[in-house]
Amino acid sequence: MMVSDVEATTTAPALDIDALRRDFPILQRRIHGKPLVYFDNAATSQKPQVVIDCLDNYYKHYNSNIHRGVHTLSQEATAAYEGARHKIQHFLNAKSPKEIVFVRGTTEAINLVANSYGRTNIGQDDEIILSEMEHHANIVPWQLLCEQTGAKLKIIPINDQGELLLDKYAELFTPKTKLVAIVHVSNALGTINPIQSMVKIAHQHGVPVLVDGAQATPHMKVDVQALDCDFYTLSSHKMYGPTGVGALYVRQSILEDMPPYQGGGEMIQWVTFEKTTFNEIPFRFEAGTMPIADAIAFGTAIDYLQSIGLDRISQREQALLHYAEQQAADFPGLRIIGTAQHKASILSFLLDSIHAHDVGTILDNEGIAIRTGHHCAMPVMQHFHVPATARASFSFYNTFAEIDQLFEALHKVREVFAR
Ligand code: C6P
Repeated sequence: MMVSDVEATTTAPALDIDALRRDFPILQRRIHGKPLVYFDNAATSQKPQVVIDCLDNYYKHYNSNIHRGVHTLSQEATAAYEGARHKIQHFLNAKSPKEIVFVRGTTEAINLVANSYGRTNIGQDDEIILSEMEHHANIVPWQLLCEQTGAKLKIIPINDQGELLLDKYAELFTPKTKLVAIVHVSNALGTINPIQSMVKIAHQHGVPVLVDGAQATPHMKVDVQALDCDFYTLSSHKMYGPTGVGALYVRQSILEDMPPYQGGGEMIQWVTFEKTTFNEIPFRFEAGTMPIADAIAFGTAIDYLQSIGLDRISQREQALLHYAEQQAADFPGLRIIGTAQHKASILSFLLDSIHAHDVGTILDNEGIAIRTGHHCAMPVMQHFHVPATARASFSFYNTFAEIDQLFEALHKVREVFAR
């Protein structure tokens, strides 16, 4: 069964997938003599030509340091960098650009919050609520904070579909709870968590909520005002932008009171050997020379995503996921890890008792790139009593024919191991 790639899954005009694929030069590559099938989008997405051109144009025409030059190049670079901040603000529907801090990515964003907000507001015997499906980036910074302060972690359990047990979540709150830090979309399972209702419960207890949005923002519309969350993190490289840059949204009233995380140039107002006063938000959190070109190209990636439309991207990716899950359901020896009712386009699976790395290696020989391993989410693997999974993660630019190729190649994997 083959589904057309120029189908109307919605009343909006259908996406022209062939044309979109031409935006991504790397999709023309061959791997081991076969056309590349790129199913490792959750690790990092590929980059469209407009993003590559944006970087090229910056270095060719206005490379300069920002916020510190009176000369033309510096003013152009500053305008483009601050323009990118505005694009992220509008993308997330934040109230003000002051609420957007440029960081290296989600990992740095969470470390910033743990070290700045955490060290100021979380102390001995206080409690931080996380979930069993967190990426290590949303576990380890909190563990380090707990070691430094004597605070404790409390964990929301998951069921065998890979969904949070929300009744257990509600029971975890005590007067000592100081923060909830929760993933929007699980990178290991694909589960989409009900952030809005989770934030509501936390706020009823007066507890702020950080949302790890690394895997959500490439796939769905995110509105931080509608979610009512207090912190939201995103990584450019998963959103068709460059590596090395991302953003942290913080509600303005909270950010105003947060102390600096790193000291250095740019983040200061006045420095003497006796005392330093700090710059206003968000600049107080952007010490040193930032990844200027990458931040600007992150803005271009956001323009690109919005030109396609997040609704159409969601619909397309849901159709791909549904198609893959149907094939997986009928596939001998295949077990899907993560069968939540609401999922993003991630298919984690095991095949017979074949190690995921062997599956990944044989698929690579067929030109198919997937990720294998624990996906930096070891507690999820522990829940399912597996060391690793194979993970295919789909982007709008993937095709139904590529999914057919995946399952044909999985038959080959079984044949190799049947010998
Ligand atoms: N997940 C994956 O293959 P950085 O590396 O800072 O941009 O993002 C870290 C991160 C945080 N949270 C979630 C839910 C993530 O998925 C990731 C990155 C990649 O799944 C690399 S481990």
